[in-house]
Amino acid sequence: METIFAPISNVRNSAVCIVRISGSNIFAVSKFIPSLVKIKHRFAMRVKIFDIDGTQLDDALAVYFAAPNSFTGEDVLEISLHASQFVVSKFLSIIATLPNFRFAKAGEFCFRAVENNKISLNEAEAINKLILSDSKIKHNLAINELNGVCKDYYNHIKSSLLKILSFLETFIDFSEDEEISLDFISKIKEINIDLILSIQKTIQFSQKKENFDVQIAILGKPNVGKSSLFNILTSTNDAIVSEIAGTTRDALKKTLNIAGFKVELIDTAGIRDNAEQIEKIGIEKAKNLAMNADIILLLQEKEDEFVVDLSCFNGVVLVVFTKKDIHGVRGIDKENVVNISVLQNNISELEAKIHSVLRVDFMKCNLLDFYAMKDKKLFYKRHFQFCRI
Ligand SMILES: Nc1nc2c(ncn2[C@@H]2O[C@H](COP(=O)(O)OP(=O)(O)OP(=O)(O)O)[C@@H](O)[C@H]2O)c(=O)[nH]1
Ligand SMILES: [Mg+2]
Repeated sequence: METIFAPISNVRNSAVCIVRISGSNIFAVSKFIPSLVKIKHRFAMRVKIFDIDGTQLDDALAVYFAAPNSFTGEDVLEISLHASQFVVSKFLSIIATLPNFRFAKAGEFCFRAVENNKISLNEAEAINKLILSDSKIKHNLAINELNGVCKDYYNHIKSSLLKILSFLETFIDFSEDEEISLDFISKIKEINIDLILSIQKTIQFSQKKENFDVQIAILGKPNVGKSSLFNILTSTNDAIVSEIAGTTRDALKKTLNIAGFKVELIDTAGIRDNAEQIEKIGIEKAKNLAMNADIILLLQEKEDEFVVDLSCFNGVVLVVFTKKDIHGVRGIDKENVVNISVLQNNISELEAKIHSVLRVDFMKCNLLDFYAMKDKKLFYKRHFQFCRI
C-alpha cells in the first residue's frame, strides 16, 4: 500500500500548517527528519527538517501514532510546519520523491479509516458535515451523527425488519398446527406500513433540505417598508430607504443566523403595474426569488393589498402589516399575520413568528425529531409503534 500525505490544515493565513503522512512506510521521511527515529507512539517531538541539499528547511513539531491506534488505522505522522507557502510546498515536494509516497486524494485519509474499520461510513460523512457546518442546526446534526445517532436509527430499522421476518416465519412454520389469529398478520402489515412511511418521510426530507439553509424573501408593493425591514433585520443600512415608490430595483441579499439556521434574507423591488422598463426586470426577479424562497414575508400597508397569487409560492407565506404606528393593528384574527413598526423598532412579533416557522416547519423530520428527543425509546414508540408486537 502506498504511503499518502497532505496538509490537513490551511496553508494561507495561519501560523502553522499540519501535514499528515499515513501508510506502512512513514519512517522513510527520516531521510529528511533524522531525529524521527527516536519518536514514540502518541508523543510530540520537536524536530529539524532538512532539504535534499542538507540545508535546514524548518524547525517543526512531529506527533506519531502507531498502527492501529491512529485516525486511519495505519502508522501516522503529523508534522506541524511553519505555514510559509515556501516551506510547506518544499516539504511536500521533497517527501514526494520517496519511494511509494504520493499526495493523498481528497477524502483519502477518511477512506482508509473506513477501510480499516476505524470509523463507519456514517461517521466519515458526519466528519465531513462537521467540517462544513456553518450554522448551529448543521453543527448539531453533524455532532449527533458523529455520536452514532444515525447508526442507532438504521440499526433500529434493521432489527425491526428482522422482527417482522421472524414473526412471518413463525406464522409460516406453525400456522397449520397451532391457532394463530389473522389479527396477527394485520398487525405485522400495520407495522410494515409505519416503517415504510417513516423511511419515505426521512428520504423526502433529506432530499428537500439536505443543507438546512433557509431563504427568506421580502415581497410587497412599493413603499410598504421592505427595505426598512431588511435593514432592521440585518442591523445594517445596506438597503436604500426613501419615500419615493420604486426605490429598490435589484434584489439585495444578506446572510444571517436565525434560530440556529443559516438564513439568506432577500430585499426585492416593489411589485406594481405600470412600472418602467428597468423596474419591470426587478419585479420579475422579485417574483422568481419569492417563488423559490422557503419563507415569504408579504408586506402590506392595507388589508386588501395582495400583490401576487399566493398559490404560486412553494414556501410559507407570512403576511406582515407594516407601519403599525400609523395604521394600528390589522388582521389579528387571521393565521400567519403579524403587525410591525420599523419606525418604532417594533418587529418582535415578526421575529417570534419566523423563529416558530423555522422550528416547527423545518424541524418536521424523523431524524430531527430523533435528535431533539432525549428519550429515544419514546421516539421509537411514537414513530414505529413496535410495542404493539
Ligand atoms: N411611519 C412609518 N414609516 C415607515 C415604516 N417603515 C418604513 N417607513 C417609511 O416608508 C417609506 C418607504 O420605505 P422603504 O423601506 O423604502 O419601502 P420599500 O417597500 O422598500 O419601497 P420600494 O423599494 O420603493 O419598493 C420610507 O419613507 C420609510 O421611512 C414604519 O414602520 N412606520
Ligand atoms: Mg426598497
